[in-house]
Amino acid sequence: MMNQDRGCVLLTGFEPFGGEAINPSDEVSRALDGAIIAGTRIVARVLPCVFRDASTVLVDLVETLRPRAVICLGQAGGRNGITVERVAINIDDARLPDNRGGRPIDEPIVTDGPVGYWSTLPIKAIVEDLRKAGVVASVSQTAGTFVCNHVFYSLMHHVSTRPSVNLASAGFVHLPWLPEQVRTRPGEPSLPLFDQVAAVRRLIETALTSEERHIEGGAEQ
Ligand code: PCA
Repeated sequence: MMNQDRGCVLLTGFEPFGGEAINPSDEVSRALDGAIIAGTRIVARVLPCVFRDASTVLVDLVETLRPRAVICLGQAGGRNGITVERVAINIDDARLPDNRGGRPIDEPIVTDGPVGYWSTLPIKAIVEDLRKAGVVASVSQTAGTFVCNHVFYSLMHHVSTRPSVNLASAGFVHLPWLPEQVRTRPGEPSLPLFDQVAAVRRLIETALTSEERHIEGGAEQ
């Protein structure tokens, strides 16, 4: 039998963190597990919200599944709409403890690694297409310095230092809070799960079909 996951899209979410009961990235990725988008099967997995563990799990998944593309999702509470990350930076600097109490401050993720890596997702095409569909979306210039950026940097470092990993595109997308998470935070932005799932489905399709190639942090159409 053919390896049925060959050429899949690996979609990851994170477990809840920071005292939350849920994480939109976990809910959205699980909702899309097994879906076929643009002829490609989605394999969804949840990552621990723990600095080193999260990247170890992700790199293992990339090696095992040999996906065609990797899209990591995370929660960015307080942000409005879907934010597509442009760049991962080589630093851990936690303002709150991860789920094992780890709290690295000013620590490089990879000693002597490059300062940053660009996303290789077609970030401008994704944002444009989401906006056309009426979704609030923007390019974000920072994935922060917590576990999401850590995972994003580790992914891009792995991809660029292992010639055997042949990914068409890889990157990170932050999702806003779900409505139930802002009940105790009046005035904060949120987006219902149904809309988040539809938006991520759409952005995966754009990632798989867009002609845009990401060059040096800009977009070449
Ligand atoms: N968001 C955090 C880590 C896990 C998540 O969903 C972040 O933005 O770093």
